Amino acid sequence: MQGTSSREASPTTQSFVPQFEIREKFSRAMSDMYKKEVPLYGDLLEIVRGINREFMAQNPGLEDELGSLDRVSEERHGAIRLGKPEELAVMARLFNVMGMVPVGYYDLSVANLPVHSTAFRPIDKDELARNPFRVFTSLLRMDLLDDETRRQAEESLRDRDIFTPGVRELIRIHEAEGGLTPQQADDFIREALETFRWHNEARVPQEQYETFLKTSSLLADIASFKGPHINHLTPRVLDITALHQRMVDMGIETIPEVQGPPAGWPILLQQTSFRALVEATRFPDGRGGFVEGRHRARFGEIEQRHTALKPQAMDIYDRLTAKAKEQGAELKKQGEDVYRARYQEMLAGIFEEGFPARTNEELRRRDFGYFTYELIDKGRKDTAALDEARATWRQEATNGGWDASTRNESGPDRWTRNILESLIERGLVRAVPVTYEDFLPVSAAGIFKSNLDERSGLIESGQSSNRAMLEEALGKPVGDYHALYREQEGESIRAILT
Ligand code: OOG
Ligand code: NI
Repeated sequence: MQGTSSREASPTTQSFVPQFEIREKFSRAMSDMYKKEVPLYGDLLEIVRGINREFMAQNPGLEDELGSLDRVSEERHGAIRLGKPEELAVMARLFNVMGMVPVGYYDLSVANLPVHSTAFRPIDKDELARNPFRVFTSLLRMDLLDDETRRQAEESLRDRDIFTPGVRELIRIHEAEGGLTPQQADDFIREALETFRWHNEARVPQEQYETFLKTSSLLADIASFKGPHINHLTPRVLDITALHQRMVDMGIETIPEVQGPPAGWPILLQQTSFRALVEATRFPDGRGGFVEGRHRARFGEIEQRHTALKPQAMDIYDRLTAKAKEQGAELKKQGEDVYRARYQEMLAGIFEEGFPARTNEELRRRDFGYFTYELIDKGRKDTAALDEARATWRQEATNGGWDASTRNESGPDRWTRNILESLIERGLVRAVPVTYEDFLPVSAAGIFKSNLDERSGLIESGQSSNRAMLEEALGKPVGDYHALYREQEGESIRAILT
């Protein structure tokens, strides 16, 4: 990873600000800005903190796993939508200053949305523990627009520059010097923030905006404005069922269902959101004045994160989610009230039948989830037991079994897992679930769609994904999150067994 840690100490590198510190300050500055722009977000933060405080008080062991209440309350992700490949290229360099790199490819065309996405986030275990700030970043897919709309979008975006000269300069300095001094880091945060600010003056006349909107409200949001305003900022809650209910009780207009797995399954990611706000917008009238209009793009979201799933379990998850979507469509026909009242029960029924692991323990035994393993006190003292386990394991490894010392394509084999299980049973080792740090395309599509402007259309269905196009714009391949989780798991096993 680029930054202070990987460079040799020299007189200048010593005064560089660590990347996590820039990331944390930036994330906080963004949150402060969004609080002013969307006051309901600030109210929600208070509610989330209250729920997290109660939850931690009821579950005393949690601080070890998650960190303090302050630490959990600092955790959030945001989302932006970009218009041009050059914008994504510079954005990648901007996030890199904060140790955030692109991970995952999310194809939203399957949901008839003309974007594809990646998430910028830290990947190092320690960096994640310090501050896991993530930004879900989408890029408009011009190739999915009809010729005339594409021409208009390109024209509108052609001379748009979403970065200040100051931030461009600081990105260059970071790349040349390998870090930023405290003064430069402060300047960077201030200048970078400008890109994410909401501007209520549109770049295009209202007529053009309405034309974009007819094709897709995402297109209108991306191609009509001066910059990629942050469209939501999502805090992490420890009990999303309680949070969702509290939002409903307060009369906040939420989406009808919590996206993701049903309550009670500690897997992946659950999300809920409240609808986009209507914002007064001024459109240039072409004579130096403005006409008043409105735009709907920004919203609030809250999430609860759980254990990351291995591909074999993710496949089951995807299959069950598709089934839930079908049955949900049937429920919707009976009206929104029926859907709201019965969705959770329907989803839970599908998972009870089809997802045979309801606890972290079961996830581990079935090899469904990623875990890291660590020696506990008793294990560190019982060197004989440990030596024996190591010898047994080495024997098998030399016979062609799973070898933790190499970057294995698959996870630990049954043999290795059996040895770990016996160490766990004897109280020498404990398994810690790996938190899912990424996103879910189906949930993301649900979040996008629930917040689309009701006047909007959708692109044609059945489009193909285009990862190469996104990676070309990024100038590098997106990271593979399964590989990252697998490495984390493998490394922890290596630390015990070799
Ligand atoms: C991004 C929606 C996806 C999530 O949490 O899944 C997302 C957007 O609306 O731009 O943020
Ligand atoms: Ni989100």
